[in-house]
Amino acid sequence: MSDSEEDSQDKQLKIVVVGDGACGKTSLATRFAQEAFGKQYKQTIGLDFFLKRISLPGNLNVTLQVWDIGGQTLGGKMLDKYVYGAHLWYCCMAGLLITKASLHLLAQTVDNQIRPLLCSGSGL
Ligand SMILES: Nc1nc2c(ncn2[C@@H]2O[C@H](COP(=O)(O)OP(=O)(O)O)[C@@H](O)[C@H]2O)c(=O)[nH]1
Ligand SMILES: [Mg+2]
Repeated sequence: MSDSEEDSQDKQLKIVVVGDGACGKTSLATRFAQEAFGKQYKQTIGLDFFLKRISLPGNLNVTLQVWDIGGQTLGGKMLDKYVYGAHLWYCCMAGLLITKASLHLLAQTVDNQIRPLLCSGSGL
């Protein structure tokens, strides 16, 4: 493979979206990756996975992997595995409300893997 081919390969970045159940995580991920929004609620079992490819100036292509973590997973044993290697944590809250319990669990996991953390509230 030539240098120029290698240069144009996508960088992969992993973003994990966490937060309480029904706070808008899947809607956020769907809107971001597929530019779609559904009004009907369907619980995410375990995890959903989205990909979005963006092009940045300087011939830099980035594939964003959005890991949409089901709310019930927050206190579960799989959380550590799902969030492993994340470049960014996105903490979603329903109208800037997050329960104390989920914040505590989130803080415990973040402690082990220091990463940028972005928080926002949905318009519920
Ligand atoms: N009005 C309004 N409803 C929203 C918004 N975001 C999500 N919802 C609705 O809230 C419900 C739960 O959203 P969902 O993304 O599935 O939550 P999740 O469990 O955190 O993944 C769905 O019925 C969505 O249509 C928002 O910003 N405004
Ligand atoms: Mg969901």
